[in-house]
Amino acid sequence: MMNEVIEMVMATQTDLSTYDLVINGDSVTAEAGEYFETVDPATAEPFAHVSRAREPDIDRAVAAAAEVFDKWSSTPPEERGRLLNAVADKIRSQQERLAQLETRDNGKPLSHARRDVETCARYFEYYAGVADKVHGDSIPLTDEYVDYTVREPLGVTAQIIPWNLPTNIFGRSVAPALATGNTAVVKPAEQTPVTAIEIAQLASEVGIPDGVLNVVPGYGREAGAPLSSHPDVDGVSFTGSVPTGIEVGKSAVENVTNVHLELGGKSPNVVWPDADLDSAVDSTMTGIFANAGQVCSAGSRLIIHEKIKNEFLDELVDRIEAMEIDAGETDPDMGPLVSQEHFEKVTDYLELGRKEAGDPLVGGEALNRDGFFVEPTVFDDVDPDMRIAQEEIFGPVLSVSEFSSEAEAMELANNVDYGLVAGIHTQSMGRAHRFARDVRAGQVYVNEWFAGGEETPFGGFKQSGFGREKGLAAVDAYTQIKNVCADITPK
Ligand code: TXE
Repeated sequence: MMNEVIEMVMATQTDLSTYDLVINGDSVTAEAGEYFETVDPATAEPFAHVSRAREPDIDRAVAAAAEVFDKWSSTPPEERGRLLNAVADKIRSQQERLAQLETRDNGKPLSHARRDVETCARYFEYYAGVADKVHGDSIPLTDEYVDYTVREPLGVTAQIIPWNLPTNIFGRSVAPALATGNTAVVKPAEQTPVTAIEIAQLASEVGIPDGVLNVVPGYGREAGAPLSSHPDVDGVSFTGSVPTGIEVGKSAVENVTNVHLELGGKSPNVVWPDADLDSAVDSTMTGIFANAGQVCSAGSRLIIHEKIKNEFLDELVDRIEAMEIDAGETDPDMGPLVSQEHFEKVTDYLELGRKEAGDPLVGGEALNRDGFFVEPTVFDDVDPDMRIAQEEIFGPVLSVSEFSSEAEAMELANNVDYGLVAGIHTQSMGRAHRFARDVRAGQVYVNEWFAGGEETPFGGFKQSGFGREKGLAAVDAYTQIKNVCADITPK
């Protein structure tokens, strides 16, 4: 009966594409035959039907990944590297198509989606180069012993991906897993599952063996939870919210499974009077309005020196008022939020912000049109203990606090439970490095927001999580060390 209803719905919406699971190199429907819709955030209209994975589908995908693990982990590393390079080339060859899909699925401006696709390709390329350079150490003991370490893959790994940077985080999590000899089962976010499915199919086309890369779209409770708690999964990479991260972490630990968690932030952006103010305004805009503020490393708290505050905010507001906000496909400065649910979360925070800090300097409203659009918003004179200064809004909402001394700036910067990134704008290298030393955050940006790339380690302090992704640090996350010690005395 359920299947008939689904087929009827699909028959009346024939223009919608259908996406299935990718298991063992095949496109397969979920065992229960159910589908869910993914919605275009610019119109609030359904955009595609996607197979809805549940526990039996997770079991199938994990079994496929386990079956091929020995073959993949013993494939010569240089061959794994060649295959990952082929994936990178294939993704690049499809950049425009994938970017268009990402924009429809997530809402982001096209040029941002193009960058995300390129970043994904770059992760495959970077880790292709790493594949044959993962080696251990030899450890000097006494003459009686030879001791060395070997780095081995974990086994079947699970990647639970959020909706804000679906293609980017897919590359960030999957490429190092595969490069180091693991197999992967990816659970993309239910809001944005499409590019993960597409890229897994492309990977298959260029020769990634069946079962090495599987994709199981579905909801958190139905697909994410059985995946992260699966007894045959040997490593879990999770990017998302703190409460879900805690749940995922607990279930992984119950199975004594390796886990790393990247859980968002409330990052301080400290601006000093000696900074290049034009560039600091640019950087502040990028930090909070890129991807409509839906970025774990967004610079959501502007901490500004009292001497330049008014001048800086005048310039910031002028630039915000000139921003173009529209559907991502027109490549505006800012697109919609990802979903109705998230739109409601952000608009609730806009209301809370008015109660806590009064009328915003700019913005503060939802746009009166279809889709999930809100205005870029700045709340001034935000007390550091207010909820809008403490909680991750994950939208285009900036809170502003002022400081007069270095100690005060530092205290404000560290006064949150999160610790993902922190930024400073100043010409004083001494001050910048004192800030870098004392701030409790996994990465520090000096004079440019989002500085760094695929090569630089990324992860959180405090509630922002643990474990590092990106760069060579991801090799640690996806391998385990075996120590071999041999007594070589004549016997
Ligand atoms: O996150 P969830 P949501 C923050 C941001 C956002 C808030 C809520 O503040 O507003 O989290 O977003 C899967 N077991 N970030 O609800 O629930 C889910 O299907 C296993 C910060 O989307 O954490 C999706 O694939 N998996 C952030 C992924 O977890 C489960 C990025 C993230 O969903 C699960 C996204 C479960 N029980 C949101 N429940 C960042 N760090 O960048 C859900 N999932």
